[in-house]
Order: sequence, then C-alpha cells, then structure tokens
Amino acid sequence: MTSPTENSASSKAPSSPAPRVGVIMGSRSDWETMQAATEILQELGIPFESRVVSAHRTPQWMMDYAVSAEGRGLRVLIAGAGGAAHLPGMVAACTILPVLGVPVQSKSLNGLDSLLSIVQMPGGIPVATLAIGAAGAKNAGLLAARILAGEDAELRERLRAWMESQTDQVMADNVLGT
Ligand code: RP5
Repeated sequence: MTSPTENSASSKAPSSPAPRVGVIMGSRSDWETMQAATEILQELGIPFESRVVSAHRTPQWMMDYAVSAEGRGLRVLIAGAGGAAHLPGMVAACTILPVLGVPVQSKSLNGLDSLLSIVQMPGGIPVATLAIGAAGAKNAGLLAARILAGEDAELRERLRAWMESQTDQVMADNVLGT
C-alpha cells in the first residue's frame, strides 16, 4: 500500500508533471479511505499530490497549504476528514479553488458526524460534499476529473472510456444469471 507524503508542499519527482489535484486528509488514518480518490486520478492520468494536513493539529501548515495551492498549479482540492471534520471548510475559506469534501467514516458515529461537519457550510464558502467513506473518495476523484475535463479534450475522452468500461463490467455481470 502506498502512503500519503506528509507535510511537504513540493511535488513528487522533478521530472513528473506538476500536480493538478491536491488530495489532503486530516490524519494518516484517513488514507485507507482517501486512496480511493488517488487510485481514480492515477487511472485517468491526472497528476496529483497527497498530503496529511490537519485543521486542528497543524493549523499553520493547513493555512500555508491552502493559500499556496492555486499558485503552485493545483486546480482542485479533495479534502477528507473524520469526526469534527473542519478541514474541507477551513481550506475552502482560504482559496478560490473548488474543494471536494469527503466525510471519513468515524468509529464513534459511523461518519454521520463527519458528513454533517462538512456539508453544513455557511453561505459564501462552498464545499462540494461527497458520500461517507470510500465511495465518496472515489467520486471525489471522478468529480475532480470532470472539473478538469472542461478544459481538456483528451481527459474528456479518457473519462468517457472509463464510464463505458464501467458499464461494460456491470453488463458482463448479467452472465451470472440464466
Ligand atoms: C480527524 O480526526 C481526521 O480526519 C481523522 O478522521 C480523525 C481521527 O484522527 P486520528 O486520531 O486517527 O489521527 O482530524
């Protein structure tokens, strides 16, 4: 299993393309959920970076990350957090980039706390809130791809092919019955 790179705003290797999507999460414990987003971005050939950025434990790093994101070439931020999930909203308050919030399934309240923390934003600071858990993370990756595809015809074709392949897989399940 790969892991998010912690506390560094630099992109991966010098030769790799500049990341367009920032995938951030409140804790390393969120990675199991959030890697569903990075897997989709990888599949669709979208350069991304993944970082642990905590609204509560590393507030200054969170501010620095959010404020510098646009200037570093990021175009969409995916932010996952659980429990008192303030990361997506706080990041959205510090940038004009679209922020996609993923409620991580918490142990005590099954992620309902995370969902409500992320979805109930005050008017003026938008966060697009996805489903709780891995399905939400996967859809955040796909939604980021759709946002970027607006300006990228090749990505639009890769997305279309991805959708068709998903449909084919589901249709292939019909051979199970008689
Ligand atoms: C949140 O607290 C994180 O997003 C995580 O989902 C939750 C628990 O964090 P750990 O105690 O596992 O580090 O900030």
